[in-house]
Amino acid sequence: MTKSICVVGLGYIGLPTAVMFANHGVKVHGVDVNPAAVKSIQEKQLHIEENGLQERLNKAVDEGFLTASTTPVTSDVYIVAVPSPINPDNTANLEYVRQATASIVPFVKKGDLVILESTVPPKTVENVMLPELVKSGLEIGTELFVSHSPERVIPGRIFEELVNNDRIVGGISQKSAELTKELYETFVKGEIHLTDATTAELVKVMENTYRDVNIAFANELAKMAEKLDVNIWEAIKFANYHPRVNVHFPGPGVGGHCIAVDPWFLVELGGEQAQIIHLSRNTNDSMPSFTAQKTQAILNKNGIAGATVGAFGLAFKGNVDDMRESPSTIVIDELQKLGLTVVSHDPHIKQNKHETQTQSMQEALEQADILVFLTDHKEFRELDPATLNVKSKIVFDTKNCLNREVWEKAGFQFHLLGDAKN
Ligand code: SAJ
Repeated sequence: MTKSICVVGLGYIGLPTAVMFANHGVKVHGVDVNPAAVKSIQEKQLHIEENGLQERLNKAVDEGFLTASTTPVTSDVYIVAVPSPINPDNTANLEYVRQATASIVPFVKKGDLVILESTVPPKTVENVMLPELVKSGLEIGTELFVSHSPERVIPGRIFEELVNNDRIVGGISQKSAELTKELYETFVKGEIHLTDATTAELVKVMENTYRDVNIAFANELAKMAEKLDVNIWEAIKFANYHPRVNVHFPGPGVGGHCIAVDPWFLVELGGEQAQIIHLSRNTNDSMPSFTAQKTQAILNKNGIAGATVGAFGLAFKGNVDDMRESPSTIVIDELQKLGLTVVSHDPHIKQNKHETQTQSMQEALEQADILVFLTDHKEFRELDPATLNVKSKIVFDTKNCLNREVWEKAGFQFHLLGDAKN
């Protein structure tokens, strides 16, 4: 069985993966270019929030199965889990993948396995990784094994999903895929399906694009809802009672480092052929401005000028502390462009992450002429509006996370994105 693993990139995916192997008795060395991240891991301080991560990290470090530094060490397996973001012009930035691969080249030896976990455009293993790995002098596929094993876990439930989700493993040779399967069987209880590297790359990007296109469909319908005089949330709920229908939900935009990013990989590769994908990206990207305009329309209707907007929720989705590509921050930008003042609060985001943040929820409630809920955090769902000490009783729910009846009973004027009844 495997003796040692070097995990390059200790972020949202690399760290939980490293910890998971370490908790299963595998010797793991984690590498990150950020010395602060390395130091915090060595000291068992988390730089990211994830259910169950702290306990597992403590165990891994205390038992001596997890070490960390800023440079790779000689191992039997190398797992690359680094960011693969998009550039300002929406093209893929594969520089981190290339650099991480280059960093392990001096260490790889005959019989080693290199696995890419990052989500990447199809052909990245072939066109970006392999040209670096050949510099080791080893024959790829027979002396050095290479595969793509994309992570498929959802932030907030990473550990549960790491174990239970099926995994797609694409090897550049059959042996590469088989060795990777064997490795992940250390903790994966889901099925592990084998294919080639490019198919695995496409599958992963397809999954997130499916979600993006489906959400764009819901957002388009939400925009139409007012003209149609319907509540789109109710309509979607009814449509989803059909056994073969699964319409996703509208909102103030699509955020995170995956769903708002990966479809651009296909747009770049597909060009003219990627029409639905491209349009969906643009539709979802139009939602923050739609949300801001609707906020202003509500204020105008109430005759409130020079207003202060209370934006509740800065994270890109409910119950996580992650602000990457968060639509909330774009909604805030759009509100400010409209000349509105914004104060914000998020129970999951530490102070001073955004210039509009107040010290407490109470401070924001006391200043806001309208309460706009942008993230469906549990803390917001559980609010009791009857007990809130507010300046204004106008609320705009963009995630259908509040109970209209309860809020109206507490005297609030209630507005819901995608609902004609306002
Ligand atoms: N959103 C909507 N409407 C919906 C669902 C989501 O507006 O009906 C928004 C969310 O609010 C958020 C964004 O979309 O801003 C993305 O959230 P998400 O929960 O759909 O996805 P992520 O980015 O947290 O995780 C996804 C997952 N992919 C799929 O479900 C196909 C996860 O399994 C992947 O591992 C992850 O991307 C990744 O790393 O690629």
